[in-house]
Amino acid sequence: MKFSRAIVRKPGNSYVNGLTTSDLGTPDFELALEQHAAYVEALKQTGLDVTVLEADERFPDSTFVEDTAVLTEKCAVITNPGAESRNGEIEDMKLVLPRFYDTIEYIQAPGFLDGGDVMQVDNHFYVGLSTRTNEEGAIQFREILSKYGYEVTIVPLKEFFHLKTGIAYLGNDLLVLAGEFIDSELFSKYKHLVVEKEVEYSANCIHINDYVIIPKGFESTKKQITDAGYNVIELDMSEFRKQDGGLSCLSLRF
Ligand code: CIR
Repeated sequence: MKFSRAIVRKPGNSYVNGLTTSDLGTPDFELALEQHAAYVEALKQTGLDVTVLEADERFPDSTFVEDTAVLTEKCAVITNPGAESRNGEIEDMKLVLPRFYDTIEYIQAPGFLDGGDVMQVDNHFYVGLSTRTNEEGAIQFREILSKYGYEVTIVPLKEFFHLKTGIAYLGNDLLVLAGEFIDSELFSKYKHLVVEKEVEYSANCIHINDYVIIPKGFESTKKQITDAGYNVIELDMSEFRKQDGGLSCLSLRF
């Protein structure tokens, strides 16, 4: 799949008060801003035209823009984020996405869905059931996307926070997988690039055009992806990891 654009949102001062389950400490806001700027540069390096939205202090987690929408070649789906403190983030997306899409669909209560629970593999979408995405949300998503000719498979999660916390698609039928997904029947038809438990944070990587962006400091993953023939860009993600964020969470790519 060829990507041409991305949408990101700068973290605000309130970022340090966002949701997290990690025990890595409070993020350094200035460093988060620097890491975010490097992320934007990396997206540009892959060939994307990047729309940078200004920080929204009302929503500490709003830099994790991926959770607010799923952007496909045929339509945009505005989600209904499962965390109460984040749900209002979609209001601004309702204003932004019509700049890029004529066809916009919505997940509606009692359905909840976070974009981090959705992975696209060519014409097939996988949607995880997590603490943020419920069955009703996943079924609505399947109904919407089937209208556009896409296939949707629902994946109950056991341990991962979001689906894409532990899995990424690199194109050419190749998946990066960690933990509970390694032996899952659902993904057995694809080629596997397995990342071990100690480095599973690097399973959340992003394939854009000729590049794969991975978090910095994961040498075994870097080697595997380089050996598979990809150009690798590494980014320091320390201040986003502290708030349970990975590389995919910071952008909508389309
Ligand atoms: C949250 O708990 O919602 C944020 N602190 C992290 C969201 C990460 N997003 C993602 O995995 N797609």
